[in-house]
Amino acid sequence: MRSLRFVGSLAVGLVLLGTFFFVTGVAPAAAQEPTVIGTFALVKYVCSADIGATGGTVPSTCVDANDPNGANVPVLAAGSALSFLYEATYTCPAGSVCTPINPISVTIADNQLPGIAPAVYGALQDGTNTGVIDPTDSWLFVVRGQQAIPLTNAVTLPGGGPIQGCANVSDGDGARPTYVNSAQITGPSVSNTDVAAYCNPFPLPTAVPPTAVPPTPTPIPSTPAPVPIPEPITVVLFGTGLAALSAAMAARKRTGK
Ligand SMILES: [Ca+2]
Ligand SMILES: [Ca+2]
Repeated sequence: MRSLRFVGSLAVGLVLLGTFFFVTGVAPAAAQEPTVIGTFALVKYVCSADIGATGGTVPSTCVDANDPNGANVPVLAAGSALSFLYEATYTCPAGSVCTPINPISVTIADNQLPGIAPAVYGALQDGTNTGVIDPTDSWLFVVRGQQAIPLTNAVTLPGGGPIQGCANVSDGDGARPTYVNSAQITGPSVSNTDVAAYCNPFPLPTAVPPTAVPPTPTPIPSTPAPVPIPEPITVVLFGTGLAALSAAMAARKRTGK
């Protein structure tokens, strides 16, 4: 009897609770849609090779190179292959439920690469939902097809510099103009920024002199085509022709014409 009364009370309670949610439109917390976008921690690498379009690890040719004067800054000959790799780790504020992020919706802006959008390279850590960025996931993005720039003090880079760096690199040749680029995740929320750097080996590339403008050629006045001088014509008359000419000359003498 007591258990029947308990079941009855439970049923009434559930009906009242359902009515409350129906009237107020407030759903239980566990059923709420996650609405918080977490933050990204960014690590930017410079890679002394073309690292390909996809991958699931940070290649050994890539270094973090945060300190332009650090010993790990790569020394890259001007024109050599170069890639940039961006590692984005998604974190969620404590007590929040974070929206999973589609990798292609992540936007990374690099100050030295205006107009170039890093592409999805692959997942370094892809827990929970495969193929989307969940909290604690780390995903990689890449810029390929770059070449090391000839770095001289005469060069001006799009994002500023070069600056003096590479003071402690392994070749021991000391400071020189150094490329530094800084990247930031700007979508879907503005998050962390990180840099990477490289320089050229000695002897440094020489500044390319401005191309000498060739002198404008003076127009040569067009000379009229020479008038052909006819060769003197010698008429040799023989026989009847000579007799006719002699007769004509004799007649002109007589008539005085
Ligand atoms: Ca870095
Ligand atoms: Ca995932």
